Amino acid sequence: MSLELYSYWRSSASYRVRIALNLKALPYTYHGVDLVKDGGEQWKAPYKKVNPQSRVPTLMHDGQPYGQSLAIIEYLEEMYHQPALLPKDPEARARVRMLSQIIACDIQPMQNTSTLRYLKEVLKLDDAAVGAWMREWITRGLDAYNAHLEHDKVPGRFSHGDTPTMADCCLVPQMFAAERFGVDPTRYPRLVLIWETCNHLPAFTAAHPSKQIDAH
Ligand SMILES: N[C@@H](CCC(=O)N[C@@H](CS)C(=O)NCC(=O)O)C(=O)O
Repeated sequence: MSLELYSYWRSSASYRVRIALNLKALPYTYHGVDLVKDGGEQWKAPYKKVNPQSRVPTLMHDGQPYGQSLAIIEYLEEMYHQPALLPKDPEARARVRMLSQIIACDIQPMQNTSTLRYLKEVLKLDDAAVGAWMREWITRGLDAYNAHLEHDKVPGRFSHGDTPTMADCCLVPQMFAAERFGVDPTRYPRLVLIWETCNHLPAFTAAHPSKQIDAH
């Protein structure tokens, strides 16, 4: 069994998959794809062959490429059942997927490298306007995530129960990005607590951007 991950150290979508791979104790080979240098390695022919969408992450499993972080995590879940990152019952699974998608579908695309580049280069927004854009969408999404946790009252130290799930694989990178882009995490005490709890686990610490071989 060979697993290879095409990743960028600061990419939150890649960070999600790194956490999932580590939680499942699956060793993998890391390939850094520099999203910034010279306009971005993701647009160059060699990487486009791996991922025609020019996005990271891509997981290569025995030579077969898989894109989209949530699809990759669900694939890993189906191939390697333990520890489970999705609960067993359908209602709980739907809740974990819903939380995950608030981040992966509704927040992250708004802070993505090519989105920001378009705002700057085509729409000619200045840095202040782009910063305000990011903080707006991050805050709206985290407000919703937080409201769900307050409202649903599912007990546990993580987003859903007492073990990490796919939702936590999404939340931790998003909290990292929120802080990086100037959203004060202390607005969300419950989310900060979950973030800290996760960051005490080796699977999460090893996946942190600063620990990746392409970090700079
Ligand atoms: N929905 C995709 C998003 C992937 C994505 O947007 N990745 C970003 C890094 S976090 C990327 O590759 N950006 C490159 C670009 O925008 O040019 C997923 O969850 O994998």
